[in-house]
Amino acid sequence: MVAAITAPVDVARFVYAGRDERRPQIPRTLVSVAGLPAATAQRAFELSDAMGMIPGRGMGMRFRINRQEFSEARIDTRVRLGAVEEWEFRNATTMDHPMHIHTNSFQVVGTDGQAERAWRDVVIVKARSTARIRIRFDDYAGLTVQHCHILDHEDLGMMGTILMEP
Ligand SMILES: [Cu+2]
Repeated sequence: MVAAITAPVDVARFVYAGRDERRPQIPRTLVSVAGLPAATAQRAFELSDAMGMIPGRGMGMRFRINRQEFSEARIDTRVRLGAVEEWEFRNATTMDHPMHIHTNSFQVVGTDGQAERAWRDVVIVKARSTARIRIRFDDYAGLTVQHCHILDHEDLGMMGTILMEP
């Protein structure tokens, strides 16, 4: 049981003194990021929701990737180590889902089909929209996951396993 806080409580106090005279060197140019080569495989992941039982809460919205809720006992996606793949997230729901892939960063593919020259680990898949990414599985042989970064959605099923095979 967590006690309710009913009045303001001080949680921190900052005290400033003196002046910082350091002049940090700010780079004049951004790091240049090479585009990933063309993908050798395409996959689609459909994001959906459905009413279901939530323990301790009753009926509520649950979340799925490719019509399945998360199970650590199942391998959802098998990829080859080193492979470049293009993934499309298709959001069938009326909520945005920021999809996050562990272990390897990716590049978002624009409507022109070009991969953005920037590394990301989250792509927002807007309600009733699609988002595409290009990813190279450089690290490591073994299991990792992808999931919606709204932790409630993840906890209610929107997560999947990825096995990277040598
Ligand atoms: Cu979500």
